[in-house]
Amino acid sequence: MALTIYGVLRSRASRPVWLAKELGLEYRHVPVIQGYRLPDPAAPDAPLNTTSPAFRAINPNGHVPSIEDDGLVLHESMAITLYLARKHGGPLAPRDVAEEALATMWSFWAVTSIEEQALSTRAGGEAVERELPGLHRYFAILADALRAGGGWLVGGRFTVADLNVAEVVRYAQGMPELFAAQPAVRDWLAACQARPAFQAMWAEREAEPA
Ligand SMILES: N[C@@H](CCC(=O)N[C@@H](CS)C(=O)NCC(=O)O)C(=O)O
Repeated sequence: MALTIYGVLRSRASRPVWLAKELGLEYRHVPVIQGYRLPDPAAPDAPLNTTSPAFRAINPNGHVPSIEDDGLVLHESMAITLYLARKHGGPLAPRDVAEEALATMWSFWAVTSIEEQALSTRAGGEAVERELPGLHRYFAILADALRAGGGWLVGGRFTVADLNVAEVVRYAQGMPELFAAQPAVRDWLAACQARPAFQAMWAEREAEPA
C-alpha cells in the first residue's frame, strides 16, 4: 500500500482521510494522537503521539496530519489534499492551472481568514465578540463566491477546494448565526457534509475515543 496517513481523525487529519475516501484510495491510517491530549505523552505505555520520537522522525514539527506516499513525506493538511487530488485526478482535482490556482487560493484563504479565528471562539465570551464581525464578513464573501459559482467554489462542481474550505468552516458550526446570515454557506456545507466520503470519515471519527 503506497499511502500512509498519520493523525487521529479528531484533528486536521480528517481532511486527507475525507479526500482519500472521495478518491477511493487504499491507505494505511496511523492514528497519531496530539500529545497535549494525553496525561503523560512521554510515558512508556503512551500511544504514538505528536511528541513521540518515532513520529518526530517523520514530522519534526510534531503536528498531524502527515503522509508518506511512495517515498514522499508531506506535512500540512491543505498541501496534502491538494497533492493527492492533483496526483489522482478525476472531478475533485483541478482541471487546469487556473483551477489549481483557485483551489490553492481558497485553501490559503480558509486558513488565513477563518481557521484560527473560528477555533479561538471555542473559548467563548470575549473571543466570540472579537471574532464574529470578521467571520460575518468572510462568510458573506464565501456566500457571494458560491452563488457566482453555481453552489461550488471552483469549476461548478465539488472539488478539493470545497473540501478544504468546508473542513475549516466546520470549526464555526458552533456559531449558528453565521450560517443563518448566509444560507448559501449553510446549504453548501450541508451538501459537502452529506457526501458519503465525509459521512464515512465522520463515522470513524466518532468511533475514536473523545
Ligand atoms: N497547519 C497545519 C496545522 C497542524 C496542527 O496544528 N495539527 C494539530 C492537530 S489538528 C496538532 O498536531 N497538534 C499537536 C500539538 O500541537 O501538539 C495543518 O493544517 O496541517
